[in-house]
Amino acid sequence: MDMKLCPKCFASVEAAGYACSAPHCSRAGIPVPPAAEQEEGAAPLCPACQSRMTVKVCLECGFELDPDALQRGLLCFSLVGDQGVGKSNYLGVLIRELAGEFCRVYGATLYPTGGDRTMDRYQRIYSRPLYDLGVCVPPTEREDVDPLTYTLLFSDDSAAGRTCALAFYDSYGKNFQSEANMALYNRSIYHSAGILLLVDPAQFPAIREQRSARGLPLTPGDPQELLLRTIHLLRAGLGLASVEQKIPVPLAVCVTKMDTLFHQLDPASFVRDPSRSLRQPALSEADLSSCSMEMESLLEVWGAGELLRHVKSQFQDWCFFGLSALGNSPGEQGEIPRISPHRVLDPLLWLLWRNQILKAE
Ligand SMILES: Nc1nc2c(ncn2[C@@H]2O[C@H](COP(=O)(O)OP(=O)(O)OP(=O)(O)O)[C@@H](O)[C@H]2O)c(=O)[nH]1
Ligand SMILES: [Mg+2]
Ligand SMILES: [Zn+2]
Ligand SMILES: [Zn+2]
Repeated sequence: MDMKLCPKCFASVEAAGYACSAPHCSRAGIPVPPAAEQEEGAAPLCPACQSRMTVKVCLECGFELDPDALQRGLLCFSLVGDQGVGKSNYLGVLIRELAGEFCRVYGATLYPTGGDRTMDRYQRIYSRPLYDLGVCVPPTEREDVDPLTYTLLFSDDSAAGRTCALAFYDSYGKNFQSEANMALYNRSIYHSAGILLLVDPAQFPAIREQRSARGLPLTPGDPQELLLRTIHLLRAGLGLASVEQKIPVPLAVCVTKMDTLFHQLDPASFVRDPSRSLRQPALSEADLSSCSMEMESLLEVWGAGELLRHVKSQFQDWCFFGLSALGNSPGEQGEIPRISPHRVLDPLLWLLWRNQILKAE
């Protein structure tokens, strides 16, 4: 994506503003344009309290800009999926696994950027419920959700990967009910270096039937309709007029909550095994493609063959994943005493590989 765009509102930040960060200042956080006579690199004084404003922000939306990330160019990863498919719980667990398991195996570190905001938000929205209170992340209620931004650092001589700046976009599931709302609140979609389309198995006809026969709750929304809306947005945003031109953004189709279906899978299932891309600091292409093929045949069985064909005909680069963020179903009050993530890193590792950040075996 373009290097000099705000990760929140995607306005150009060629001329970034400044904001005062002095506690209790009446103008704290309000963007101030750089003064015309200002020396290159010198931070201006706050008009209210006269302290030096060192925090760079977007003039349009006030989002704190990380100089390193701007320079490097951000890789944006958008989570797309109807209400209740598991986006927020997935993201909460994904970041934890990325900082922990991934960094351990690949010799990297995950550094939150954007000042305290990423760290505070991750802590408050995701980590506190999941890892302190032992409950699920609650439904997202804000229409515009700020991205979480990080730098994934590898040492200069690392053979495992290349340092990159990442932004993750969770969202309010209801936005996805109309293309107009998606265009307004989910602009990250066509600035993405990769899209994670999250689908709940209970959205597929065959699983819906099984679940409704047993009186279990269903997840609303039709993943195929959402895929088509996403395709329209991407085509419009990227200026791809001809439908023969495939969309160049890699698409990871992720079937969530696979823990609910483990008992139905073949004993020889690859999807049920732990990921082979965390055994060594390189992706296992063979493992990812075995899982993708297994998921493709499951989608056919579950009555989602059409979705599969749309993906293949519209995208240059796609892969199917089956994962579980929590590893088991939460209780009635959302309590989840033990989180056992399963294959949550696979889609991100694949997307990083497609973006030349990681290597395959
Ligand atoms: N069994 C199982 N249930 C899950 C898993 N992840 C999420 N859930 C359930 O799905 C519900 C919805 O998950 P969320 O992460 O809030 O879904 P969302 O896509 O963020 O929904 P919105 O924020 O409303 O758009 C959770 O409250 C859990 O009950 C999982 O890995 N396994
Ligand atoms: Mg959510
Ligand atoms: Zn902005
Ligand atoms: Zn001030």
